[in-house]
Amino acid sequence: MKPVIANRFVENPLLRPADVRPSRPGLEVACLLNPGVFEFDNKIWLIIRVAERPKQQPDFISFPILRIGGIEIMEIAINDPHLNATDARILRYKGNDYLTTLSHLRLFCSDDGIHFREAEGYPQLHGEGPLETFGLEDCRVTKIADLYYLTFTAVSPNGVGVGMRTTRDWKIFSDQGMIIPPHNKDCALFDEKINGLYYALHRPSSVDLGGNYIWLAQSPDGVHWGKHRCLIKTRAGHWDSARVGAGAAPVKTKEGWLEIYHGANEKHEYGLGALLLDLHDPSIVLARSDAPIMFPEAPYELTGFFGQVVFTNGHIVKGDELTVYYGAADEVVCAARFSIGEILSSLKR
Ligand code: MAN
Repeated sequence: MKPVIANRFVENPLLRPADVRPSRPGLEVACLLNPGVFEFDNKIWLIIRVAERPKQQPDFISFPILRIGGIEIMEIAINDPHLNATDARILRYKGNDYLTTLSHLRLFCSDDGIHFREAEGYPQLHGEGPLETFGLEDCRVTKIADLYYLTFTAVSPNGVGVGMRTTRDWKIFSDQGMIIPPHNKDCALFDEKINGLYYALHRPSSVDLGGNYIWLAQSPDGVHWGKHRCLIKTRAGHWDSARVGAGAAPVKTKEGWLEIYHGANEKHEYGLGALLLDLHDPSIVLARSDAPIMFPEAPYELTGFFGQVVFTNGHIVKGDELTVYYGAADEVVCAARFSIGEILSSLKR
């Protein structure tokens, strides 16, 4: 099988934390992550996860939490015996888990898909209510007819679930609430109905039986989901041995629905692979990548807020060309071009 070539943009990283203003005084932008991607108004748009925290002081770790009417800053001494902060992303304090940063979603647009600017006159999307107090992350965007469906990770002490908002104009949003409860993330809708039903990929996590596997669900209306089925599992000894999760909406090809997914191993190294699903019955997995189609190797992917990560949840398709936008090392936004035909011919049937 021929290897797949990921043509990283020479302009990478396209956006870094220093390019973006904090959402409020007292916070700084620590990371830009994992953009959703869509076309609107003849431009290419990214909906970027902006992760913020207060400027860190020596000997302390501090992070924001959303409260009604504003944010609360928690500050903990790093030598506090009740603190476990071995992971840059999450900390445990006195038996509770917190995120080290608070994320919201922000819109950027571009005429060429390379140079992005913050979209003026469009709202930022922040967490709202008790299921989003630790923020919104990793938004997928799927357009069906004239409606954009945003599916994102909604985080709070209640757990990690899938939230949905819908919009037609990116100015007025309808909050559809939590569509899949904890623990679940990485939810991407297919961009057309199949046999009259909406379909979505999602990723429940189980600590005991089961694992971090990609599932398929169907829905009569795009909001209420059922008939869940497990599609693919992690593979012992492979690059995707610890977790797998869907990227963006699958790409319709003659051979089937092509889905780019992320996989991680026990060392928390995140790479990308592909799946091929039957066009008429997407619960049938026709083929899958044996080796990753992309794995961290550029300096900006190897080191950063959380190194050894390439993570995608958005792309643009133009004929055979697939431009994947991705978060690198959980810190900067990048892009790479692939040939769809090349990915298809690399898959193991
Ligand atoms: C999880 C998510 C992603 C993140 C990766 C790598 O899968 O929180 O947002 O990019 O971990 O840290």
